[in-house]
Amino acid sequence: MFRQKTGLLFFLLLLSVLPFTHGQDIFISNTQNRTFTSLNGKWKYVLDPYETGGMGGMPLYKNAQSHQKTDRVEYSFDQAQTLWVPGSWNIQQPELTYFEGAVWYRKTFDKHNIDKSKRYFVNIGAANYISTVSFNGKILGKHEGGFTPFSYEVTDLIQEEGNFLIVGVSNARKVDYIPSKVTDWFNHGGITRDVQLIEVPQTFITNYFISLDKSTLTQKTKRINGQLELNGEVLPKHARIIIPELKHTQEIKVNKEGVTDFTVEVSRLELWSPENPKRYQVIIEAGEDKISDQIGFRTVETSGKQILLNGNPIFLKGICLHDENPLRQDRANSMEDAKLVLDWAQELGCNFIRLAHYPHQENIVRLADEMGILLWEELPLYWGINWGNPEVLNKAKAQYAELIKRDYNRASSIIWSVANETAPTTDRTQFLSELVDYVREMDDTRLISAACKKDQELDGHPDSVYTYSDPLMSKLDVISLNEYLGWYGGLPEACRTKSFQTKIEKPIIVSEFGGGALQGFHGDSLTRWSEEFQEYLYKESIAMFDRIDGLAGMTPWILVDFRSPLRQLPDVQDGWNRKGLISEKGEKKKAFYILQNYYLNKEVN
Ligand code: GCB
Repeated sequence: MFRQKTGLLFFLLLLSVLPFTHGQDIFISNTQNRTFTSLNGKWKYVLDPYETGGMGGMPLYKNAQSHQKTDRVEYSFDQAQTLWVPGSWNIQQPELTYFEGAVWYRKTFDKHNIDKSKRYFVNIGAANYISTVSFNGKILGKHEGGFTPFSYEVTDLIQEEGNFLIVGVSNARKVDYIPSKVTDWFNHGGITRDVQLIEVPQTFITNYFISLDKSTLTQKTKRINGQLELNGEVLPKHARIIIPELKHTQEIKVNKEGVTDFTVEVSRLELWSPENPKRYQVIIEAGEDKISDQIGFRTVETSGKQILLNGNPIFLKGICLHDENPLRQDRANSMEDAKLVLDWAQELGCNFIRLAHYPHQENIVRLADEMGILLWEELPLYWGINWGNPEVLNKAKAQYAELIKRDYNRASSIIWSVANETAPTTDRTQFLSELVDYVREMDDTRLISAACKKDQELDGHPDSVYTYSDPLMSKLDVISLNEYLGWYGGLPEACRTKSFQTKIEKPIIVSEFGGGALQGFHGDSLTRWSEEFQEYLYKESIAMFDRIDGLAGMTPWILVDFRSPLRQLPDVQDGWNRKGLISEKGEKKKAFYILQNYYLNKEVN
């Protein structure tokens, strides 16, 4: 949790960093279980390729209208076309397929029966990448980061009729952004997740962080650690924590500062695990506010080269995933989208998914909690990050703070990964070490990892033994390796002679391996792009990785083919990375069954 002893100090530190970088009023978690009006649906839009829409005498957020014949207004939301929210703009209009720049969205709405005793917030689940948010002509702020939620207060601005929310979203790629300029995924632009108008009492519960205390795992009476954050001018003296199924109601004394640590002692607590994804309803009441959540209780830690879930060694039978619905070709944004891919993962025999390479929609994390699938989550600290710029580190911290606040209470989420395939320069190692400390300070209930590179990739030295000595590894709980031998180097049979070595006594996850195949294209096992080549590669790769001492899991690349502008081979890729075990139409390739068979028979080492 936000660690008990240092919680308040850390919270104050956080406040001093966040407004500076990510620009939102107050982070509000569990928005779907609050009172809200959905602002999803059709929004009017105006294109702004040169990103000048917020400037000049008639900026777009003013929603200017022409009233008489002499008026000069050079845009019109009223006459504009619409885009659906949530959704990527790229798939909605042919002219926007590869559009990179700004689009200004406008939603108008009435809000009858405004309750003066309430506060109102606009909450945006995600908008890629920078958003300028305005309400009724007033700029509320700018938010940076394409995959995490943010909210702004509109209590003093909201009217019974004629409200207009205007959001300028830019998906331009820049070197000081996270991700940076080049990625191997599609740059979906726009408001990609739900938009809500949230209604809360004057003083309300912003966030809460609830977890099982590791030190009581083996005891009959277990301790649950919690922290409650309230916002409002007048704080109630007490709050209540209720867990109906355990017949537990507890009054806690609220701190003057609004951030209160508490503990709850319970007996007969059933633990959450993939075999038994037990969740309890937890209700928190504070003054006039009340919020309910479904929370699972588990511990995760390492012991030598093993990962322990609830004290027992576990092998993570995983797969990587992008946050896309391949059938609609859109960013995923609903429970149905989440269910489509989690059902496939379960059919594959997985108990674990790597949500690559950025925070996925909250629905998938909630559904994983319900279905009993463990998760790895990460930020897009990917190729080409400008490690030397302290501003970029601040952005990474801000994005991580938002992700941790959103998903802290989800038992399924067990690993935070801080980076993917980054070369260990001094600047990078300093940046990531500081980020690891930051993440650990916020959340000590999960493991920290990063996908590391082998030494040979750095010095070009070919060898039958791959060695790993990235200095970042000493900061991590779990070492993760991406390795494409047989696809990017050599042929699959090269896997037979390789072995892996690291001096560090920690569990190892193979966080990526794989190769491309066009579903339905057949050849022999040496024909590139054929299902047979991919099948052969999986057989050889799995046999090689299975020999690693300390292998605690794997997440091959990747469950489903995904869109990527880097992949242009005609009639094979056509804009899709073909390393999926399932095609974009939902058809399984041969390699799917190789991995399925391995997982079916795999036991904990
Ligand atoms: C990688 C990256 C992943 C790519 C993949 C590939 O190492 O982490 O984002 O998509 O390789 O297909 O080359």
